[in-house]
Amino acid sequence: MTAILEPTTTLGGPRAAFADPRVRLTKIGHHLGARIDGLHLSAGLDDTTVEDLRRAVLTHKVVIVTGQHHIDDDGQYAFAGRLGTPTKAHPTVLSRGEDLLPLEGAANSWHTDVTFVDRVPKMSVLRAVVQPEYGGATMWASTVAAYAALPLPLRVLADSLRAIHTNDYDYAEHLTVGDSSDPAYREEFVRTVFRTEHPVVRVHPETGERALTLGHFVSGFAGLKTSESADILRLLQARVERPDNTVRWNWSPGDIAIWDNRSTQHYGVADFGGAYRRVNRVTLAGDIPVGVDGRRSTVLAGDASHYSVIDEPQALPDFVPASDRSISGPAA
Ligand SMILES: O=C(O)CCC(=O)C(=O)O
Ligand SMILES: [Fe+2]
Repeated sequence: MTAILEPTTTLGGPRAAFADPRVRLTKIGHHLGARIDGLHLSAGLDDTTVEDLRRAVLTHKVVIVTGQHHIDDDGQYAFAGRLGTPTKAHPTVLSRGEDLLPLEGAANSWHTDVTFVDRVPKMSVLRAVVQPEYGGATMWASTVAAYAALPLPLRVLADSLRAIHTNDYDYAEHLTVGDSSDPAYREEFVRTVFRTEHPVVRVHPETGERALTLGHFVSGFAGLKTSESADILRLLQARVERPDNTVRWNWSPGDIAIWDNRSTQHYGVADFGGAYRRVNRVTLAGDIPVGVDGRRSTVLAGDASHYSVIDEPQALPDFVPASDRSISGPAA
């Protein structure tokens, strides 16, 4: 049985998830995930509902808004613009359109979107366009809960590490289906090589939560040998991927997922045989990550200024974490 969230008590007093009583938010996982019914997404949403939606995304990390049959590509792009400033479709893949990124198949590996640039998108808005008869779910993991569950010695290690992320990562390591296994797509994907050094633990600029920042674009850690990097990445990434730390969504027509790309990783599950599957993505500009020591990410190669502006984060007043596994605090 699922429970519709009762109003929660916050510093600001009792507060339902949405001021609009027609909108219902139902939690679908302890550490992350909520479904939202009764909301009609459009560029014309009133400001209160947009702010309630932003709070829901930051709190639950991924929300699935059901019943959005009226939304097409233009509608998706226009609505997404209410939550932030859209980036270009991708830093390198622009042959499919400048605004939306259509993706065929499934990434089939754990990642955070576009972490190879300095200005990592803050949110992604994903619409299922063609779903296979079976399979093709998407999974998300809380990188906040993963960090908070680390025993202290590993937390201390993670706090001090910086990782190199690149779009020229090892595709062969990942069981991709569709785009990422297509040589032409890969060629376009790496036509400009980006390399960025990010703190492994970033302090979320709007909630203060600390989150592991890893995923399949990581090629290694600054100052470590390749073999040491591989071992430590395996160890920390395994913490993110633990099933109790994830949520899985089987798409229905009209579903739109919105996730906080600063506190999650995700995985498109390629379990649909040779069937066709397509999802369309809009990403929203983010800021430059900051580690627990206050150090920002630094660019090693590539200029992402044509791809995205640098977002000005807006702290969320009276933020209440979705689960008991959250460590927050400003950058030191
Ligand atoms: O295929 C999926 O479900 C996820 C696609 C993905 O990785 C993305 O939209 O960023
Ligand atoms: Fe992705």
